[in-house]
Amino acid sequence: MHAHQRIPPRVAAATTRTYDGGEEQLAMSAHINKLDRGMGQIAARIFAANQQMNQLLIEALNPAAWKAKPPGGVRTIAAIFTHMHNVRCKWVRLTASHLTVPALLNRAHCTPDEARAGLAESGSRCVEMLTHALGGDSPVTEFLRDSLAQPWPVGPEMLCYMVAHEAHHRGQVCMLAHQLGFPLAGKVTSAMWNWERLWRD
Ligand code: NI
Repeated sequence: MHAHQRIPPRVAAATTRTYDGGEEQLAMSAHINKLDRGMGQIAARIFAANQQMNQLLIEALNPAAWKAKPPGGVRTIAAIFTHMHNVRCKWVRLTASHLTVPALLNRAHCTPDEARAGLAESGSRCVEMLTHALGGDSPVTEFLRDSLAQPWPVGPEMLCYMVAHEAHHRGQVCMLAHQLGFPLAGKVTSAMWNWERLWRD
């Protein structure tokens, strides 16, 4: 299901940034800038599809699973989703200070509806941040995933990190739902992996 895919040559070329020599370099830079603007929009769509998966998952969860205490003293499902939202807020606050940071969610009181609304808002803000950062036309030049972390120059790896973080936590939620006795239907877990369908929607 998660077989490695070959990077299409067009994308590989767009991410190659080392050039040398005069006019050819200028022409190539213009070409790359144009591709980069497209890259900002593609990154925005990728993150929006990822955000749809979170919404699908929250909608499909049995409400009784939301605050149920999982075995082993690990975070509740409510705490995982509030963490995802709060981490997004941190990324935006540290990386794109020109954007308004949404209010944080409290794991102890947050309902599934509040989590959905919060994630929709922080998701939109991440989409804006990615559009600006990867589109190459904003003051955002570095991605700060944490105040103690080394900043990364903005690029596709920023998007990969953000999407992987959320997929990791969706996996935890699916596992916890199962362990708590509220397993998700197969059609829900398949829909969560259907990037092609979410991409079209
Ligand atoms: Ni995390």
